[in-house]
Amino acid sequence: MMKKNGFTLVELVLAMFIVAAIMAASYTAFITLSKGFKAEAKKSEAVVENILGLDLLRYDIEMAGFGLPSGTSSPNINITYNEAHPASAYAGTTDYMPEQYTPDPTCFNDSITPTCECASTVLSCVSSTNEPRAIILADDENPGDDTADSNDDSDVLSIKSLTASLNDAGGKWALRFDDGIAGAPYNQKFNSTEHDIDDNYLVIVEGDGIIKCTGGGSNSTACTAGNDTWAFTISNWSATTPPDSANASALPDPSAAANELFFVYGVEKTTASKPLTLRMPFNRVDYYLQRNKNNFPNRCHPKSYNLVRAAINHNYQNSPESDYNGMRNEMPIMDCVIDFQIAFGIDSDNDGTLDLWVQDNSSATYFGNANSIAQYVRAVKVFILMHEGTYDADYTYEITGNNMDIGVDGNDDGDLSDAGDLLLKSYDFTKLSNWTNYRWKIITITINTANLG
Ligand SMILES: [Ca+2]
Ligand SMILES: [Ca+2]
Ligand SMILES: [Ca+2]
Ligand SMILES: [Ca+2]
Repeated sequence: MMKKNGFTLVELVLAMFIVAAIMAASYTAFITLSKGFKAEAKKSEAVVENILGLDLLRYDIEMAGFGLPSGTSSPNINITYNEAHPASAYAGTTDYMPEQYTPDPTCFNDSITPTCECASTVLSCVSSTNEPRAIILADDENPGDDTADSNDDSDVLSIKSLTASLNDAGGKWALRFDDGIAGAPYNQKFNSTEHDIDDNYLVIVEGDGIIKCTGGGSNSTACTAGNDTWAFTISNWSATTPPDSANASALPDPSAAANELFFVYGVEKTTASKPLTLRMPFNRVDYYLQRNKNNFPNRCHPKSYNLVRAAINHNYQNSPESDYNGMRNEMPIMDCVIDFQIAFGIDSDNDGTLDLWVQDNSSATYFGNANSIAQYVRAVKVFILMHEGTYDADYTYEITGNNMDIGVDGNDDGDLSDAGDLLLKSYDFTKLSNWTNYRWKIITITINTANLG
């Protein structure tokens, strides 16, 4: 009988081989896993940024139209103001990248602009001072890289409201009334720094939505031609009774006899170091795709874009900022985007339910002027085609065919070919190199336009 006291050489070699094989397998698994962890970590970073950007877009659409002024002879507003500069004004400015500025920023203007360079067929330059329209869309007019190829074209969305600005003043308001007692009128405050108007705010004043001016022999009058003082700077707002005592002649005064109630709306804020005046009696942001050459994330597909939110600057009084008056102030809110599409939900009979979805402003009935937009546009659907994470050689994107259909699926059956469906784009992925190695997805959000109507 043999007693086994140790390993034979054969056993030892075999054991070492098994251990080596297990280690090799674990190492491979570890590499694969850690690659995965890296991809996941990058993915979640990007997801957080994208959620914040989407919240901003959602808020801007919800607030579209908030506090926008009207005129006495609607849709004319009677005052003179300027809006966005044409793309040609960006020549020579290094901070901006106007390559994608089609249609021209003036196409969304409601003011008389310094120069109007809108060549769009659906959009057009406004020739008189019209009331600001809350929401305007350029359908597939941003031309992408290839002017001959419409597959890479995307939408441009322009939103106007008092809140469409990230400054401290935008969207804050106060009631202004006169009780007939000496010392009035009063500005009704919330006594909350979060909500109250403050000194150095640039404001407009409205009664019944009509923008108010001073001058013309009266301190309380709707703006008329030649009576153009519609922008006011708040000072001494913190004083108690009456709150604008040191500023009594500045803001238009409501009449006690007529029981008038005015709203004071914050638009912007001026500071000693960057003095500003109002360029227009509202704020405006444009959303579109742009490739920021100085800050393009290298994890993104090289043919993708940043979705940017561009606020139109008011008028800076000092140089060099005054070079940027009326220019787009771009902020990227989402990376790795290849298509941005919009559909408007219309309530054509004003019964509270949506009747149709449209992809452009071509209907004069629904989009002819500020009033029709406020009356009929009840919802906005936003579609963002983008990829998560980065290029992944070990990943294969699964899709039937090579195209991604983007649009409103009216009957929710998974295709866009039924009556009531609205196909906005059939995106052809074969235009993109290595497209199967990216994790593509469509983000869809539906937003009710809470401040229209
Ligand atoms: Ca479109
Ligand atoms: Ca194109
Ligand atoms: Ca309806
Ligand atoms: Ca369908």
